[in-house]
Amino acid sequence: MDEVKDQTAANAVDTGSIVVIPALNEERAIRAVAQGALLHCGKVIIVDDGSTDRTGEVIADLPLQRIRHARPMGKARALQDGFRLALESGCDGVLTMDGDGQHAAADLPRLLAAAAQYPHHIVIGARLRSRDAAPGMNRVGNQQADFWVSWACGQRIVDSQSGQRFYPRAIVELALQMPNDGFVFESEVLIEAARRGIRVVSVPIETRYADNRRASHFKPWRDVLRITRMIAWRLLSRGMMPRNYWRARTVPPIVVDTV
Ligand SMILES: Nc1nc2c(ncn2[C@@H]2O[C@H](COP(=O)(O)OP(=O)(O)OP(=O)(O)O)[C@@H](O)[C@H]2O)c(=O)[nH]1
Ligand SMILES: [Mg+2]
Repeated sequence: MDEVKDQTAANAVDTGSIVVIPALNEERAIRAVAQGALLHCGKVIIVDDGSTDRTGEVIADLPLQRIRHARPMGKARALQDGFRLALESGCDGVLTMDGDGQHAAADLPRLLAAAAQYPHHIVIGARLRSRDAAPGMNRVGNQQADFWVSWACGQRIVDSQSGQRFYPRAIVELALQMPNDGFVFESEVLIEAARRGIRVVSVPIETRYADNRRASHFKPWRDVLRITRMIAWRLLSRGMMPRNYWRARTVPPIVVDTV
C-alpha cells in the first residue's frame, strides 16, 4: 500500500477529476485497474455492486473511496452512486473506466487533454485501435448501437458503448436523472446530453480482450435490443429526427489523437 501511496503522490496530476469504476465480480483485474487509476488520477471511487467474489478484499488496502451494494443493482446504479459521491467532493468532472482491465489508466491523461481542448464536451475512449481483437458478436452489437445512438445524438459516435469516458460536472449531474438501468444508461446519457447541445469527442484507445477474461456482462442481443428500444421510442416520439440522421451520416466524428 505504501508503494502505491508514494507513487500516487509523485505521479498524479490533480485535475479536479475523480475516477469512478463500477465493479461486479472483478477479483482478477480490479486491483491492477485501481492502482493504475490512482497513479494517473489520484482520486478513485470503486463501486462494488454486490460482488460475490473477492473484489472487495483485493482492494481493501488501497487508498481509495469505496461504495458497496449489498446486492447487485446494475451498472447504471453503480455509476450513479459513484457520481453522487464524486459530486459531493466538488470535482470538475468524472472519469469512468471498467473494472475488468479493458481500459488502460495510462489513457486517462489523454482523455483529460481532450477535455481541456474541448470544454463542455463528453470525451469517449473509443476502441478504434486493434478492433479485430473484439469477439465478432460484440463488434456487430457495438456497430448497431453506434448507428442508433449516432442518429439520436445527431452526431456520428464511433464507440457509443465504451465505458471509458470523461463527463464534465454538468453531465455528471444530468446522468443522475437517467431512469434506465444497465448498459442502456451510457447511451441515454449521450442522447440527453446531445439534446442540450453537448457534443462527443473521441480519443482512440486499444481494444483489449484478455485470454483469461471472465464472461461478459454485456449480452449483445439483449443489450442492443434494449438500447434500440429506448432510442426507437425517442425517434418515434420526435418525428424520426431526419436532420439528426443526416448529420450523423454526413458530419465526421471529432477524434483527438494525442499521444
Ligand atoms: N456495478 C455493476 N457493474 C457492472 C454490471 N455489469 C457490468 N458491470 C461493470 O461494467 C463494466 C463492463 O462490463 P463488461 O461485462 O466488461 O461489459 P463490456 O465491457 O461492455 O463487454 P465486453 O466487451 O464483453 O467486456 C465492468 O467494469 C463490469 O464490472 C452490473 O450489473 N453492476
Ligand atoms: Mg468489459
